[in-house]
Amino acid sequence: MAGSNNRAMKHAFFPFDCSAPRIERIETFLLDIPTIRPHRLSVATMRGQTLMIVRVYSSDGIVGIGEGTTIAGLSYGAESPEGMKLAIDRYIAPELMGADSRCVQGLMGRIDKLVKGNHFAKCAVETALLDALGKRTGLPLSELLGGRRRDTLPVAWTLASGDTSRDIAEAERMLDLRRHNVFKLKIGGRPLRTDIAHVAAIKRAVGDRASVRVDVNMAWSETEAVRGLPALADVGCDLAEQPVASPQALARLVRRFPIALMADESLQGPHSAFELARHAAADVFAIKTEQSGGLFAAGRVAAIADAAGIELYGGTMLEGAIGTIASAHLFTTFPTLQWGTELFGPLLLTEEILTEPLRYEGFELHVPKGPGLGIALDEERISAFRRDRERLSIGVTAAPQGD
Ligand code: MUC
Ligand code: MG
Repeated sequence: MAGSNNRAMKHAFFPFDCSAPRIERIETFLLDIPTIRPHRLSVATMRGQTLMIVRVYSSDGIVGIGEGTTIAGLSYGAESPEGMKLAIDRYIAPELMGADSRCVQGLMGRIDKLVKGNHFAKCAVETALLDALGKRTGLPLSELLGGRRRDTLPVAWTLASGDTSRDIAEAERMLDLRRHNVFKLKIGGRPLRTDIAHVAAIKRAVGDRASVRVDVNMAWSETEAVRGLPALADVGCDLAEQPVASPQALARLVRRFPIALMADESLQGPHSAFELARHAAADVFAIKTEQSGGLFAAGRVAAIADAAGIELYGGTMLEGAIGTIASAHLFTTFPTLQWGTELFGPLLLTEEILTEPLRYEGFELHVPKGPGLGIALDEERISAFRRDRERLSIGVTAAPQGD
C-alpha cells in the first residue's frame, strides 16, 4: 500500500485524489496471425501480421486495451512489434505505475518527455488509456476525441496478390459483396511499364463501378514519377500515394499531372504535417494514428491538413481489430474525409479475435457506439495465437516489469 502511495506521489503534477483509479499493471504480448493471402508491397511480402497488444489494468477493475502493428517487421518503418513491446515493458509502463489512469493527455505528455520517438508504442498505450476512460465514463472513444460526426466510414481494399487476374477476381468479389468499391493497388516493385499495364487492366475491368488508386511506397525516383504519374492518370487512376520518398520531390510533383498525390510515409506526426502543408507538398494526407504518435497527435495532423486545404484520407498500418477501431473512432470526428478510409486490416487476417466481428456492410465500416472502443476480445482466440502460448501453457509467467 505504502509502495502504491509512493508511486502515486511521483505523479504529483496532478491534484492528488485518493479515490482515483490508479494504474496497477500493464501487460503486453504478441499475437501472430496469418494473412488470407500473401500481401505484396514494394518493400516486402507479408504472409502474416503480428499484433502487439497492451492491456492497462487499473485499481477500479477497468482494463483498457490497445494495439501496435507495423508492416512486415522493420521493412516499412523504424518500429517493430517486438520493439514496441520492449519500449512499453522497459521504459513506458514503469513510468505509469500508480498514476491516475484518467489523465490520458497528461500521462502521454509525460511519456513524450521521457521517451523519444516510439510513436507506435505510444499510440498503443494511449489507445488503452482512452479505452479505459471510455469504459469508465460510458462514452465511446469518438466522443472522448471531440465528438463523432458520422457513424460509418467508406473503406477501400488493397489488391496486392501480385497477380493481375487474381486481383481482378478479388475486386469483382468485393463489389458483389458490396464490401469495397475503392481499390488501392500496390505498385513500384516491378518495371514501370508492367505496373502501368497492371493498373490499366484492373481499371478496365472495374470501369466506373470503382475508384482505382495506387500506393508506390516511395519506390520511384523523381524522374520515374515524372513518367509514371501521367501514365497512371491516362489509364484512369485517381490518386497516387507516396510515389517518391523525398518531401521536396513530392512538392515538385504535386499538381503537375491530373492525378491527386497523397503523402503517407512523409507524415510522421504534426511537425512533418506542418512542413508538408507549408510547402504545399501533397493534395491529400493519409492520416495514420500510429505513425502520427497517437490518436490526439493524428487529430492534430488532420487539423493542419484541414486548415491548409489539404484533403483527408484515413490510413492504416494494417492494424487488427483494436487498432482499426481506434482509428475509426478518430476518423468519425473529422469534419471532412474526402477520400474515405482503408480500415480493412482485420479482413486481411484469417482469424477473428473479437466476440462480435466488426460490421463491414454497404461499402462502409459501422463504428461501434458502446463505451471505449466498443469491442470485446475473444479470450480463447487470443490465447490460441499468442506467441508465448507454449510458455503460458506450462505455467511460466512473464518476468516482473522493469526486469
Ligand atoms: C501503406 O503504405 O499505406 C495500407 C494498406 C496496405 O495494403 O498497406 C498499407 C500500408
Ligand atoms: Mg501507403
